[in-house]
Amino acid sequence: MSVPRVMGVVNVTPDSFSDGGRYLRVDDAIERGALLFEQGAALVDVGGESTRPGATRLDPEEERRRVLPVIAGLAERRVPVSIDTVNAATAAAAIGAGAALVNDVSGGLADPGMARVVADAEVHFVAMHWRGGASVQPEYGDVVVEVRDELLRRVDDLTAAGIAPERIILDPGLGFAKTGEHNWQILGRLEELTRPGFGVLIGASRKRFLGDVLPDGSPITDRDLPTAVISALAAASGVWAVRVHDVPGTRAALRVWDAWEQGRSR
Ligand code: PMM
Repeated sequence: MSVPRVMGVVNVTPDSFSDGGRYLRVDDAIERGALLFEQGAALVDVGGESTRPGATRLDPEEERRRVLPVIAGLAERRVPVSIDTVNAATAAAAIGAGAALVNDVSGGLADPGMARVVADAEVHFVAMHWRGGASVQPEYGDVVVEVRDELLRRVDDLTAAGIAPERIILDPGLGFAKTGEHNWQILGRLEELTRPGFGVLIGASRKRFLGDVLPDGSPITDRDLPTAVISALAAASGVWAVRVHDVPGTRAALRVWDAWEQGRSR
């Protein structure tokens, strides 16, 4: 099994729950992205719209105003970029500015034009699972089976729209209308998601459910160590990438996992 890629996060938003407001200035966001790349991120994920519960939808023009200069600045520095958006026009403009991957938390459902844009540009596409939008807490029987089956149905639609299957990466959408219990079940049974053969991306970084393993009132940065542990355990389940805020922590954890694996095969 190979070491997963690390996707570093740069949110150019005033209100993302863990780094909102920190990288609103274009230069700060570019510096942050360049640092994450130096620290070992294979991709820097740039987002302009917060997806936290209760966040109001952003005007796509404002979204593009936030992200495009950052993407262009990172592309100029040869930093591989992904665009975190559910809007087809933003995805198209981001690809034009140099983005190599589209990361869509709606899995292509929010904008009927998304699949076409991605298919035409021949870029990679992360299809994340998010049932019902932020305000609904759906009922699940077996969350792992249902998330997997719903993602595989997205694959059918996306490939029918012309996206090559090898460019599709699936993401169970930890914390997106899912309880802590749902998230832990998904993580504990990740092999069921990697088994169909698509790349899998995991975004656990700094999410609220990590508070389950920390003392009450712990600051958000205390979630970086649990995040790194999850990165190593996800590596053992064969994921394609992990999306994190703290790149050095996850890189260290992945090096430990890699050395451990080498030890097994000698
Ligand atoms: N989580 C967030 C935003 N974008 N994209 C993918 N593919 N997977 C995720 O889990 C995910 C995402 C929310 O976290 P943030 O506000 O810290 O970026």
